[in-house]
Parts: sequence; structure tokens; C-alpha cells
Amino acid sequence: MNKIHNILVTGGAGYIGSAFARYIQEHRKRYEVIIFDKLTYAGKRENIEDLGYRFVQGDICDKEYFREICIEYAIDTVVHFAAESHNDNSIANPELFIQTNINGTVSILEVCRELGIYLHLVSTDEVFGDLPFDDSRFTEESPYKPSSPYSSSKASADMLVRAWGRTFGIKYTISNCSNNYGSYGCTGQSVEKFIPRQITNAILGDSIKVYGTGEEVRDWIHIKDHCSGILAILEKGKYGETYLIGADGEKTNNEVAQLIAEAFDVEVEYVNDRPGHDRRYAIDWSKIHRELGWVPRYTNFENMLDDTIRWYKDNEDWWYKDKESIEQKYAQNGQ
Ligand code: NAD
Ligand code: TDX
Repeated sequence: MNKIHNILVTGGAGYIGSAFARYIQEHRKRYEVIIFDKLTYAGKRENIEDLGYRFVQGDICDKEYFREICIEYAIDTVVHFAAESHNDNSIANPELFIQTNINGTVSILEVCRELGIYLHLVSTDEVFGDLPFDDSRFTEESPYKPSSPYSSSKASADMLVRAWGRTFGIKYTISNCSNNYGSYGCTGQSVEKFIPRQITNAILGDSIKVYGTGEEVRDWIHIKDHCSGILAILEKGKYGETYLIGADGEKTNNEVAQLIAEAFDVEVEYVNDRPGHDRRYAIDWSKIHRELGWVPRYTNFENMLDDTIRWYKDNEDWWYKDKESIEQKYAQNGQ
């Protein structure tokens, strides 16, 4: 078992980072958690306020400040979620993705190297590009073929972490997970992402907006399963290894859109496609199961989607203030 005591969570006010902090509080009270987040448009204090963990507002690209915080709190483990995370934004403003996802990761790597800190990098299945519409799946050995500025910046971060491992001997692990959905405590997913965008459109009586033909496939995993997978890697994973996390949740965008449309009795509208749109993602998660004994638990998609719909109905204050500006951006692209 890896030695963990003081964990710094970068991007810990965002969707998955804050859920991970909540998961640790519910399942591992013995760990100290420090949340480090710049609070971009994607970070929200209300995601973490009730947890009572220490919060530091800072930019991962500011290496000196990041180093100071790691020393001040005697950090032994960094779980690195902080990123620009939305594909459509990476098409509109690619340079920000290079700065945060690549340069930010290098600054963390340099601090981890100097202070001997173990780093877990939270990455994505999108680094492998896309799959044909058959039964193939990504494995830890799949070649890197990212398609978008977002996924290529995440692929770069994976490679940099491996290089710092091999050249400088830093202790690291990497996880590549599929599309997350769902809510957890005070945390929801940004209304810029597919499922929350459609649920909140429907709550407001608007149509579901599907890109292109809607035949693309995403492999959905509930956010709590992603969190338990990361914890399993932190505690039982082997340094220098990569683990894929997934939950056999393949669905076409049309299937998901239909479920939401039926729940609210609204129309599905086909809008401009995303440039370079990846066709299909699918994860073979047999390694993390075989080596670490991990299994996903929240695998009934229809039930968890109902639960998610309920959360957005009950938490309008959490999302309503972001909705208009995000929809304005989509409208400019005919989406
Ligand atoms: P998110 O956009 O909700 O949150 C990102 C967080 O990072 C925000 O709180 C933001 O304020 C913070 N941040 C951004 N730039 C920063 C900087 N320079 N310094 C410090 N903090 C900064 O994203 P998410 O969906 O929670 O994704 C978290 C991580 O998980 C990302 O690395 C993403 O690539 C990865 N991932 C996401 C998914 C998914 O389906 N959402 C799937 C697999 C992997
Ligand atoms: O309005 C929409 N209509 C639509 O059809 C939106 C926002 C999306 N889509 C499609 C595009 C994708 O095929 O839905 C699918 C899912 O889109 P996103 O929610 O934007 O997710 P995706 O691009 O697949 O990336 C997500 O999963 C991997 C996360 O945003 C990434 O952070 C993660 O790495």
C-alpha cells in the first residue's frame, strides 16, 4: 500500500476534483485534504464549502506559489485534476489549454520532483483518439492519437509525467477515464457538458441540442465510480503504471438525448456538428479490476440519469447563473 497522508487536490473546486474530495471525506477520514484551485469559470466554492477542508486559491502555472503551499502543508500526494476540460472551448481558445494543461502540469512535475511528492495524474480516454463503430476498446497499450486541442494537451501531460518518471524517477500513476456524468452532494457537472446542458435546456422548456447526426458513442461512467477508481490507484496502484477506468456505459448521443427528451416531453433538435468530432470511445477496464480489485457500482444508467435530472431540478441556484452565457456561446456556433 502506498503511503498517503496529506493530499493536495488540484482543480478540487471543479466537477470531479470536488467529488473526489467528498469521496475521501466519506470513505477515508484519516487523510488530510488541501484543495488548490484557481476558480476559473469551472470552479465553484459551493462545491466544497460544506466539506470543511482547507482551500487555497492559486494557479498551477505559478510554480513558486504551488511549491510554497506543498511545503506549508507537508504534502506527500498530489492528485492532479486541474485543467481546461471542455472540447468545444478548446476549439475556440486552444492556447489556454496549452498553458493550463501542459505548462501547468510541468510546474507541478517540477515541484513533485524537488520535494519527492507522489503525483497521480487524472487523464482522459480521449488521448487515444476515437474508435470505429465496432466492439474494439481502448486498453493501456492503445496508441496515442488525440484529435482536439483539449485531448492533445491532455496527451502531452500524460507523456510529460512519464518522462519525469523515467528521467527523474518521480513516483507517479496515471488514470484515463471515460465520460463522467451525475451529481454528488453539492457538486453538479457544468451546464456546458452534454448531459447537464440537455437537462437544463429541458427544465427551461427548450429543445435538446444534438451535434451532427447524434450517432457518436460515449462510454458513460458515474462520477462516484471515477472517484473510487482513483482512490484504488492511490492506495494500491504501482508507481509508473497507467490504469484505464470505465464502466461499460456505451450509448449513442441519440440514445441519451431520447431518454432526456422523454423525461420532459421536449423535442430533439439537430445542430451544427463539432469540428473533428470523435466518433466513439470505449474502455477496457480489465487491468484495474484484475490488479486492484476495483469494480464500478453505479452502472444502471437510466436510474442514475433520473437521479441526475432530480439534482438539476432541485439545484437551480447552482446552475442558473451560468446558463445564459454558456448558451450564448453555443448560439454563436449554431449549436
Ligand atoms: P472542470 O472543468 O469541472 O474543473 C476543472 C477545475 O480546474 C476547475 O475547478 C478550475 O477552476 C480548475 N483550474 C483550471 N485551471 C486551473 C489552474 N491554472 N490552476 C488551478 N486550477 C485550475 O473539469 P472536470 O470535468 O472536473 O475534469 C477534471 C479532470 O478530469 C480534468 O483533468 C479532465 O481532463 C479529467 N477528465 C474529465 C472527464 C469528464 O468526463 N469530465 C473524464 C476523464 C478525465
Ligand atoms: O450540446 C451538445 N450536444 C452534443 O451532441 C454537447 C455539449 C455535446 N454533444 C456531444 C458531443 C460528444 O459526442 O455529446 C458528446 C459528449 O460531449 P461533451 O459532454 O462535451 O464530452 P466529450 O467531448 O466527450 O468530453 C468529455 O469526456 C472526456 C469531457 O468534457 C472531457 O473533459 C473528458 O476528458
